[in-house]
Amino acid sequence: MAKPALQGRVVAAHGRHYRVAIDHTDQLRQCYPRGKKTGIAVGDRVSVLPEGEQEGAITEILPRRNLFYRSDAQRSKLFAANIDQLLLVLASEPEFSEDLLGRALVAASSADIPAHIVLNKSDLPTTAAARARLAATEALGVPVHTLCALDAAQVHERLEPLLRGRCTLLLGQSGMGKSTLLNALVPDAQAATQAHSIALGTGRHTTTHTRLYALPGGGDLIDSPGFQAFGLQHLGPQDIEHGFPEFAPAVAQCRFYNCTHQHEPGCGVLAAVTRGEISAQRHALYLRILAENEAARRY
Ligand SMILES: Nc1nc2c(ncn2[C@@H]2O[C@H](COP(=O)(O)OP(=O)(O)O)[C@@H](O)[C@H]2O)c(=O)[nH]1
Ligand SMILES: [Mg+2]
Ligand SMILES: [Zn+2]
Repeated sequence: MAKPALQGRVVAAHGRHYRVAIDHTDQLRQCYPRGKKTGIAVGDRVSVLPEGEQEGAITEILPRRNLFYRSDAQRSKLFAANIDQLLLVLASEPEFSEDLLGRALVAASSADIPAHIVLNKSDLPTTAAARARLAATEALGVPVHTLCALDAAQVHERLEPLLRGRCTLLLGQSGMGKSTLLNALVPDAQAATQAHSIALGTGRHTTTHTRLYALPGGGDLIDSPGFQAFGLQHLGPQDIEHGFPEFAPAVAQCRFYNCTHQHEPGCGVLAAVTRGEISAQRHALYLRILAENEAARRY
């Protein structure tokens, strides 16, 4: 007789290998998607058909609350599912990319996921300038937490209230201090990451997989690999516009109801950019995302 299916939560993903924490047990099973099933993300709740004592086949993804992902021209990259918030890690050195930051915020807004920013490396004198570059983003209501990840006590003090009891996705370009921050928050993270990387034969210091860690104070932190691109091919023109909430009052002034705010006469958004009420950089990002998506649809 076939064993009954189990349910659990995906806590690590590496290629087509997934680790699933089985509900109501302390079992972690190494699982593979059954057949060609794809689109499984860390944080997903899944049904698993057990195989032996330690493995299993994922047969079903249970309905999810949300999914945070990017989609480049060739493929989608799933970051995590069922998350409460996004924590974007930035620093003044190396210089963070405003383009990538803006894209991540558009993806979060279209999936209805609240975002927070950590401006790390506050000990560096270049931090004030970085903070100034964040002014337009902060004005959108995205909270900025400035801190030094090398100071574990400070990290706890600044972030514990935000992280406690919630499932948070950590996201950032490499070099921003994501691993340092993770190690300050999850004391055994470094050991766990290294053991896992050695077992897989991958590099010791680079995150190549996505992984969920339980926070000692309650809540979960999901660490993901750094990224150099952030495509938004899955979004339509309306989603993209909604990713720029500061456009909304100006959109109401557009002469045409179907204005795309690119070159139309009587466009309220273009007028607001000219008056300096909407950041020209943010509008330029909007145009880039729109153009990319239009180009992709032509093929
Ligand atoms: N000065 C300073 N350096 C930091 C801070 N946090 C991390 N770093 C350094 O920045 C570099 C990249 O950090 P890491 O955590 O590996 O970044 P990741 O690539 O985002 O995981 C390392 O040399 C860290 O020691 C900080 O708050 N201040
Ligand atoms: Mg790292
Ligand atoms: Zn317009």
